[in-house]
Amino acid sequence: MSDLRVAVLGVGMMGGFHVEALSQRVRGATVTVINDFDRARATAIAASVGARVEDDPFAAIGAPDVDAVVIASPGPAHEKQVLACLDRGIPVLCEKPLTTDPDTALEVVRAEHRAGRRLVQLGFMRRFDPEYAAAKELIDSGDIGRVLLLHCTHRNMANGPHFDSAMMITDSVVHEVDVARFLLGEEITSVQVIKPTPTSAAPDGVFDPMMVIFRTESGVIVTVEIFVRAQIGYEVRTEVVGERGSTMFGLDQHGVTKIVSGDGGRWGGAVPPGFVERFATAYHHELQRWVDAARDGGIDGPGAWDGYAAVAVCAAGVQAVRTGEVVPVTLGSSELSRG
Ligand code: ISE
Repeated sequence: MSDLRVAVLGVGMMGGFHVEALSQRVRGATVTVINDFDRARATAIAASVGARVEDDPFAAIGAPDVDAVVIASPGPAHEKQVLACLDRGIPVLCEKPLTTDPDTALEVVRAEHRAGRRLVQLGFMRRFDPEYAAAKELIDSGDIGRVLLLHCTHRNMANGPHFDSAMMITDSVVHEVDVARFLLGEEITSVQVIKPTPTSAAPDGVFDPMMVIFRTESGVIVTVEIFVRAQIGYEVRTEVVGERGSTMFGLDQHGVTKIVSGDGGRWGGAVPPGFVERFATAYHHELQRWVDAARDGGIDGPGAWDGYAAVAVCAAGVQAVRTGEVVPVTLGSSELSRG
């Protein structure tokens, strides 16, 4: 079978990483077309993998040497680019967000439903991380009983002043939204945000850290600590608490070291600096499985409905930051949820 010919739209940090991974580590794919609003960057990255540059993203989506598309462009560009892929009937891997508001995200779900095939995959890479996959299996096995609580800690080393409280929800907490939906297999029904006194590293008016609380359909409570100027590194930890047991992960993926020292010993592991290091394996599995599925004309991972649900919960989250209220989440017609 010939290689999947991929266009990558947007080659900033994430898109550039995908180009390199698809060209060097993932089997069965060739990056043929690169698009970015920064032509010089597009040209340099295209040259490094023998691809060509296309200035118009829609020409890239429609190009005869393109079988599938990776979208890593800025969020506001996603809606039209995903719809163009659906129009052409080709698989697309879209980094979050699916779109920037719930109404347009639901429109994408409807468009895919009309197309009659699952073609849109969302870049929620954590589902492909071995620890999250093992936790999902454990929960589904019933061994820890009915899940009562999910605790998520999400810390970044640092972020610029543009990274405000709303962005902490839409760009960071969005992963915990997907994790909660994935692990628990149910929808989130409300969001509340509690704002402690901010770190002195936060710009004026930015609430960092925040505690975000979700309630799900069956009454599970999910707590999310989001802290994007924690200074130490990239720390993503999760604990699932069930009626008969619990599981905690994300602590020691880089090894725990115990050292005897004069004052009675120390222990600790390395904290990875960023998400590319922490989720390298997840990104690899995500891309490999997407390429394998796209070569058969489909997807293998979170879909348009998952992208829509994440956008809807985050919109409620942004409102919860502003109002301090418990904001309900109401999703559009659930018969669309199976694609
Ligand atoms: C970034 O876009 C990610 O997806 C990371 O996982 C998250 O930790 C970070 O806060 C986001 O900006």
